[in-house]
Amino acid sequence: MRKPSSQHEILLHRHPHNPILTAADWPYPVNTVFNAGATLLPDGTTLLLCRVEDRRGISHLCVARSKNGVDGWQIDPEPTLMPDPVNYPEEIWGIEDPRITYVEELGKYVITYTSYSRGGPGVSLALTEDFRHFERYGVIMPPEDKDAALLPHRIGDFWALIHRPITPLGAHIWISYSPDLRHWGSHKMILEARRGAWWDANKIGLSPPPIETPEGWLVLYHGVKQTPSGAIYRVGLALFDLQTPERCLLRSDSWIFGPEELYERDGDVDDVVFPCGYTIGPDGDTLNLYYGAADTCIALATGSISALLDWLKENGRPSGWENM
Ligand code: BMA
Repeated sequence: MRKPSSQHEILLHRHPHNPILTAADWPYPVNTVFNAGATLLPDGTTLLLCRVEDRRGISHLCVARSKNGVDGWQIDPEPTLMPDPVNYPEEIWGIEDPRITYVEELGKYVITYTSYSRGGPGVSLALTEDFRHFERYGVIMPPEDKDAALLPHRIGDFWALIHRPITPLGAHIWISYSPDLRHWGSHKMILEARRGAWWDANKIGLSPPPIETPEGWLVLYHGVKQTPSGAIYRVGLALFDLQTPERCLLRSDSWIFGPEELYERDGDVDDVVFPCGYTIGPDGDTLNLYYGAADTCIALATGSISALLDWLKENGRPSGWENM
């Protein structure tokens, strides 16, 4: 089994209790639990909105709550949000990989998730105040598109969504703007997958929602390397301008987090770490990153936002064609 090299700076530390949630914890029969959105409730409870795959292969979402974000999880006794293909035909093959953004202007959580339609995966949006009642807006980005998250406030007059359409140009990260969260335009590609042997060649996507810092939007993104024994999903860093989030300021050359432990290397899909959510500690700097491991379980890694920024300033460079 490959082990991490001690030569590399470790920016994200795996929790010793990993994996923190597995199918065995679920109050009803499921195949796997992974790729969870995350948020901190006003009373300090960590809420994970977990992707749960049943034994048909179809995913739904289920809430797990914990006081310390590590253990003592209270899991909803039944699925929290099921696909509703009668009213939303795009959800026929399930709903997956939620990202949660709390939007103060609305006093609501905005959930962006993958709806798996007959035409492929698209991006759907739902609002909630309590993670019990949800208002669906339906598809906001048609297939093929996924890995979407909303920025928590308007940029100028417009909401901004980061997402990952697949176009004839490839699987790159885009931004789009909307006056009302329903109608989207001014689409721009903001981060391009590299090519050839790179760890993030040909296919990248946003991981959790961007982290707002005084230096810019810190973006953790996943890169997918195709190998003869399958794909490897790893995570890298980029920084975008606060006022003009389509402007990439820095991008890391190397990944910062990849599959190393057995629960990340071996599962329904081997060699996958896939973060969809985080919480920030009371110090404003500690990042608790929740990630799906091998499409089978949920794990936690902890880091420091300022250390990630420092590392990126030291090791990143402006993103451009010369890096491709
Ligand atoms: C991606 C996403 C994730 C999944 C990953 C690895 O395309 O759909 O849901 O974790 O593949 O299988």
